[in-house]
Amino acid sequence: MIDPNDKNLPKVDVEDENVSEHVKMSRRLFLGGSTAMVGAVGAIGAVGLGVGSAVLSSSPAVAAANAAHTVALGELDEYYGFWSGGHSGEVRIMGVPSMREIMRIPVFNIDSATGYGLTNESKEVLNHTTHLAGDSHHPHLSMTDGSYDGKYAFINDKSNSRVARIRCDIMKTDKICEVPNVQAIHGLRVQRVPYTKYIYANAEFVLPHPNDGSNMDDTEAYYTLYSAIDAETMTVAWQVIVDGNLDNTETDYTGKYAFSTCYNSPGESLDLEGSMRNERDHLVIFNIERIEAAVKAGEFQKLAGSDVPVLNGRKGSKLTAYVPVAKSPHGINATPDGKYCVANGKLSPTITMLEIAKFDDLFDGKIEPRDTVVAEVELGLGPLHTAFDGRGNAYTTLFIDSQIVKWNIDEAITFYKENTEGGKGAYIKQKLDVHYQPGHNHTTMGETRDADGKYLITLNKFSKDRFLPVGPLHPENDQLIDISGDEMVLLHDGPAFAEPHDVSLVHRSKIKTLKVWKRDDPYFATTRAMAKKDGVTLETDNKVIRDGNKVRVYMISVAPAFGMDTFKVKLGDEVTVIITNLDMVEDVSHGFCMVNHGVQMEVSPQQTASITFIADKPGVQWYYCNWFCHALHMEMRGRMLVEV
Ligand code: K7E
Ligand code: CUA
Repeated sequence: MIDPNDKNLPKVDVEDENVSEHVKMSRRLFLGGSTAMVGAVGAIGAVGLGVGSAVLSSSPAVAAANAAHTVALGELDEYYGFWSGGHSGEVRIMGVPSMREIMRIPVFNIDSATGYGLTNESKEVLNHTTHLAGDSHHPHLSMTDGSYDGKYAFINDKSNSRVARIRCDIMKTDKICEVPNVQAIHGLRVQRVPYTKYIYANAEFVLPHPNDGSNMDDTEAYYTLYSAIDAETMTVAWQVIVDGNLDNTETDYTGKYAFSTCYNSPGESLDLEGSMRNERDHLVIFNIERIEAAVKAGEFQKLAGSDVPVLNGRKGSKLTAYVPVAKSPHGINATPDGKYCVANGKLSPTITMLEIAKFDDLFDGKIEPRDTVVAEVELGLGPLHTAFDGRGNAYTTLFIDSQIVKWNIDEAITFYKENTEGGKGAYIKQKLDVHYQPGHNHTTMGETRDADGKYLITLNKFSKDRFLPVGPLHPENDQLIDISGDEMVLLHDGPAFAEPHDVSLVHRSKIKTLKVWKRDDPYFATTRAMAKKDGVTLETDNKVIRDGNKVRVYMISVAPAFGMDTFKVKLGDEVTVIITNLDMVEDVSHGFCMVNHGVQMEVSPQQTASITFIADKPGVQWYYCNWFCHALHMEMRGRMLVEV
């Protein structure tokens, strides 16, 4: 992310006639007319820049948009918003346009409400990892034929180099892939067409290989890898070595190509200054057909410590192409018609637009890399991410300018082609102030063929003065914008805890969830197998099985009682409590909490859940139901008698 106080930020010369008027204007306002104000960007950002802002006006357009987006009490939202939870490690489901938070899905973090990270079922999902922390950035849902199929959501973990899958029928994390040979999985996207066979994941940081401490000084030999993860098995199918640091990634609408922004194109710079010294960095394009053929032909190596086929995709390889693009490109986004992708320049006021249909010729050697570029679009300062409305318009976040800029794709291409002086900047339709410093933005259905151009969410890194002060740590501000008309209209401020980077907005018709669990759900298959071995029928039995110093306590629950109100163990036993909730009524979730043992979990209707702990305290130990289930919820409890 950009530090607005960074002295290395691009300097825009307001006297330079090659810099267009809108960039000069925003820069002037940004600087407050004096370069001395740069350090005060925090304060300046709080002042409306007045460029096309509809926020403070109470025009009829604003009133109409507000009325149209209201979700009446008792009514349901039109869209599911899948919000990343950043370094909270979770995913959140919001309703759009109401912006009501509906659910939290723990993914890489511990959650005491559901017992995620504590129960045996969730520990299996987490591969019994010791890392109960995560940094999730990019939630994207599985697709078939370029639109959501409602099966899975995927999300990266930058902090522990993982990718997780969430089942959308139960909205629980069900598999996690630890990506070998790399550090810091950042960019993540799914294959769109014909279906999500692969999830593509960028590893950001370069490493020496083997990374065993023998070669840490040879920075020229450092590199990182691009990974394709099989969406069904959640294992890495192959990895490709690249030049540079991978940032974000994107896929096309044919299934042939994936492409990633790379900064630090020399590849050997490990410090900030070095990684910013090139005037241009690049987009690396992966030819999926060729990569799969190379894997089949055995044209790969394996790196120490993993069985994953590793292919060479460095400059000059047949598997990849490198296209120079605007400095330090960050976001990369494909248009919903599948024609173009735009690389957002971050340290340049421009974004680079490429025509995807030209990639075939590029790989066949018929054209040069830069021949795929159809426009360099000057937009403003700090372009990070771009979203689309399906009507030919694009919306780019300007981090430094604290704005969303709406621009027309065809007009930008024509302008670039003809370089008509008079038309300079005419492709820009509106600049809307947002509050403040936006990172990602996302439109309703905007990363699919079904982009419907109704709403845009901008995820702003700073909220400054927009909410009641809560101490030095501020929330972020996720803003909802109506983009259905000619003018963008800001509708809603949504404070958010650390740190939604990205969001996917999915029409509710695409998501079908279960009302109660299915008894044969694979989520608790291991527990079911254990019960079978113990001769226990989960749906009927209340039984204590002793196996040396291991004790398994099986019980059912029906509101407002557990199947057993007492069971006995011996001091020091390893106790596993397995609960099957027989309630059929939607919304009657029970819980199980063993007081003073750090034990708690959710057991929703028709679910089986289990948790293991040591009975390390003698005497009476109470357990109780910690999910409110019944008028007699407080009475839903029992005693574990620990004998010495
Ligand atoms: Cu721009 Cu990690 Cu997608 Cu943050 S990333 S903003
Ligand atoms: Cu069962 Cu509360």
